[in-house]
Amino acid sequence: MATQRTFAMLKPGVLQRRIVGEILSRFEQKGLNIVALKVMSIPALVATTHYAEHKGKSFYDDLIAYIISGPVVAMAIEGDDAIQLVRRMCGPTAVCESLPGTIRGDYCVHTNHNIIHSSDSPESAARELKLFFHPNEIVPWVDGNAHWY
Ligand code: 3AN
Repeated sequence: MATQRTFAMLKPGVLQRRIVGEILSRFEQKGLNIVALKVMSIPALVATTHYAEHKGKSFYDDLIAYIISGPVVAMAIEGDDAIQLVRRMCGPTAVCESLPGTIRGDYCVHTNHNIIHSSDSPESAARELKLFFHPNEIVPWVDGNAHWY
């Protein structure tokens, strides 16, 4: 088990639905540390860089249009095995496969609006954290209760 840092982002619509707090609470209650957090509008260049691997796919244009359509909540989350843990808490990409109890399973019905992004590998996490945050925006902190989780 290794301490990792991952990138997650609540997509457009989550602020408007006023469920940011509920979702952040899940990460807190799990025992993960939120070490960066900001509301932002994603510049088009950041959006196309972030989703470069999907360029040419049928859903790409809609994906870019959606992700820049309103403010998002970007965050860095730290903890043991954080990358895989957060992915599992989000649930699979296809919403119909996301079980109740996962964020996608509980809060959305359409895969193209699947509410949250999280990094899928250490390489993606490093790339995405660098794309969305200046190093000084990430503030690690020590949880004196961490051994209980
Ligand atoms: P994930 O966000 O789970 O890592 P990716 O990277 O494969 O999934 O896809 C990025 C985003 O593109 C998804 N979160 C979703 O919004 C959208 N997407 C992926 N596959 C589809 C699809 N088949 N139809 C519509 N939208 C999709």
